[in-house]
Amino acid sequence: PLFAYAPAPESRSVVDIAPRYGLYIDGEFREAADGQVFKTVSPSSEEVLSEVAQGGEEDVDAAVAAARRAFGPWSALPGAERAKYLFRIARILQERSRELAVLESLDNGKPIRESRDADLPLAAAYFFHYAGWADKLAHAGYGPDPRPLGVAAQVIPWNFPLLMLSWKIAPALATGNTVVLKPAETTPLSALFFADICRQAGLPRGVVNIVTGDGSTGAALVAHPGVDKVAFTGSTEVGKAIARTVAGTRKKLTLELGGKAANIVYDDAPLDQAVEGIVNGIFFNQGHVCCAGSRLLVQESVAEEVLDALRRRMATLRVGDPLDKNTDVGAVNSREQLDRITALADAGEAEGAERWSPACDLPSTGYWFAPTLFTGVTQAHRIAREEIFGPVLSVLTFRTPAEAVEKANNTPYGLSAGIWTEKGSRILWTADQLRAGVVWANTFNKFDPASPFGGYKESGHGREGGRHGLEAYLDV
Ligand code: TXE
Repeated sequence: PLFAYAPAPESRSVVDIAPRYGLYIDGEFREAADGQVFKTVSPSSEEVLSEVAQGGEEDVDAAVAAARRAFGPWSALPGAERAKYLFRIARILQERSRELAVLESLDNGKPIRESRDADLPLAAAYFFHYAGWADKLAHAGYGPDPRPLGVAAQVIPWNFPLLMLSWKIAPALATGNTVVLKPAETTPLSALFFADICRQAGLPRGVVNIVTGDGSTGAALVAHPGVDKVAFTGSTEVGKAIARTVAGTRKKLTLELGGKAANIVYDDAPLDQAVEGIVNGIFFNQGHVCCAGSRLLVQESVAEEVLDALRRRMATLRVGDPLDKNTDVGAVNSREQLDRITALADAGEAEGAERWSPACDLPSTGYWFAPTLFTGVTQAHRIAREEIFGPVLSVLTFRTPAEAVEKANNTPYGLSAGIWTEKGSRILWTADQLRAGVVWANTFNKFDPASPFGGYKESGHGREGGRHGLEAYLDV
């Protein structure tokens, strides 16, 4: 009865989900000290997948103590030895990728095609990349002997659970730090599977600890005096609260927060390719993407043509069962997130923008939101200013490149942007003008572990990925 969900071709029987999971502390799974649990549900069926321990202060304390004990021996290992563990973890992620992809789609709601072709290969790629750095830190440009910081407290969101874990854990371990990681409360399962992978890889106990729970668990972890470094990915609001907690302590902090990316389409762009990029930019992962191309800025002379093509393309998107290989748009991760998206889309309509969605049958159970397009949007509208974090695209137009740049930069965020044009000089000029940490040209949502990722302005500070990602975990 736990799994009474009609199995799709990529059946959930691929993965064995236990009815209950504990916290992973000092190399063992254990109940929370006070025995509290919470339920994680599948957003596509609303069924309970498992009960998971709700970590409290005592558990955070135990996890930080375990990480502290492990830090000395782990940081003293030669880099080449740490690399072997990271390579082993990367290989096991590959070997168990089918299982993990199904698990991620069940717990998060994302289409299996995305978890199979993006989340899993990228998670392994980040471990391979940082495994390669572990014995080369003296060549990273930070001096002959850069030192690890100590115990890293890492709090991650629910949109790319395993991938965000890999962005956090791989560079921390490569540089000799130990970790206490708290996954999001709606998607704890892949982090717990990862704990099992650490065990399988023979990673020494205490090097990686996973403490599941809600925001109160995260707050206790971040505030713990035994923590040397805090890394957070999530909402700007919580990021600011964490920055206040950490202020005045010795803890180092990196933040990866929200975004409101402009996807700029010039009139000389390859339009078919641009339409694919617009669709990928906002509907990939149901728009639960910090760098989503949520504002389309299209040059006036081609706006009608682009919007016609976009509506035709949106009408072909298949929304539904995340485990069906043909699904393009899966379930919204939680009822709370569905309520946030709904409220902002309603505000868009109330403020006078024109709303359009293709006809699509949404399943009767689960959390769903149809791909949505807003035209007639002005910069004053909430849907042009606030992060929606859902499959909702706001369209604005521009006449000149200068106007495109002015509108693109007119946001407190600065995480990413896209440019579509045939002209190389225009790409370089626009990218130079944009205040965004990542700028894609004639593509969107492309990731590479060798490339630093992170935001300007209120999108956060610090970089993850590549050589710059090492800096977040080293005293250089
Ligand atoms: O995020 P939270 P939510 C944005 C997006 C979304 C909104 C709200 O716009 O609509 O945030 O999402 C933990 N101290 N992003 O509420 O609360 C929490 O348990 C320490 C963008 O889910 O920030 C979870 O593990 N930790 C974003 C993690 O923080 C705390 C990804 C993220 O949850 C805490 C997610 C506290 N006081 C949402 N309160 C991105 N940048 O990709 C909560 N947490």
